[in-house]
Amino acid sequence: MNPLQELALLIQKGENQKAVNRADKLLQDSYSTKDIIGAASEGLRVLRDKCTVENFQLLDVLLASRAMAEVVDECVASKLKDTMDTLVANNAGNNGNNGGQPEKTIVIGTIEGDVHDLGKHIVSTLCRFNNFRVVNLGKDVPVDTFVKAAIKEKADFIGVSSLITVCLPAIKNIKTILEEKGYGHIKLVGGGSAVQQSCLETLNLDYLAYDAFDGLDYFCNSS
Ligand code: B12
Repeated sequence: MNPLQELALLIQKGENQKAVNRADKLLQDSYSTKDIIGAASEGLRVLRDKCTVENFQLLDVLLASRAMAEVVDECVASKLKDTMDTLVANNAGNNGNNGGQPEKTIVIGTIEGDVHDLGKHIVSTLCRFNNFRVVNLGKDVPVDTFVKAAIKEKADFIGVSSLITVCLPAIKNIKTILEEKGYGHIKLVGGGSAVQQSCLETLNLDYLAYDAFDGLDYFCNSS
């Protein structure tokens, strides 16, 4: 078993402290944040059969979720922060630019009816440490709340997450309402395993992200 598979197994078993220590060590051994997030996601992927409507082993899934969240908050975020601090320091010294002030705003949340928020939390963390201002609306967020928050916060993007198939239909209303109100320029980006099973046109999205890094690339490169 390679070191990333070992990390995935620790997360799957909900061994939070061991998972954090292992992830720290891997980052020191020059594994990337992408490797760590990939391994953590793999750890949860295998819990699929413990999280069905018929067979719901809540404790196992929650312990694994906690281990993943701690790895993201304690290891990945701190690594990303170090990288960003270095960049900001270099930029400030080199050309006296804005010292790393966020340039674009993302309003992000999980769609109404869905309480899965680990993936969205990863996206928020990645974006925050890549110089975006992130307004996190949380989970189970109604369409109107997305729209109002995006307008109030002068957002450039809305990120919407969904892992539950029956919650998908609401997503397409976000862009429709934005357009009706004259805010069609705000880009709508979807992610999460249910969204990935649908398509851009059905959900009325500007972009459908394959994973958090794909979403980040879009946020960074979209004008
Ligand atoms: C953990 C988990 C839970 C936890 C969630 C804890 C939490 N705080 O999030 C708990 C225990 C609460 C839970 C509850 C339920 N769950 Co559940 N859960 C899972 C599980 C095992 C892992 C999901 C996860 O977090 N994966 C890891 C993250 C990192 O992956 P991710 O969300 O896909 O995110 C990545 C990308 O998709 C992307 N991304 C995600 N969002 C976004 C957004 C943007 C903008 C971008 C750019 C990218 C992006 O970034 C991430 C990193 O790359 C999945 C099974 C699976 N393998 O997916 C089932 C699963 C999602 N659950 C499922 C079900 C059925 C339920 C319940 C209905 C069970 C029940 N009997 O009540 C309830 C739902 C209650 C509700 N109303 O929401 C089903 C959904 C089936 C479906 N397609 O509709 C799944 C697929 C399991 C299965 N049997 O198939 N669950």
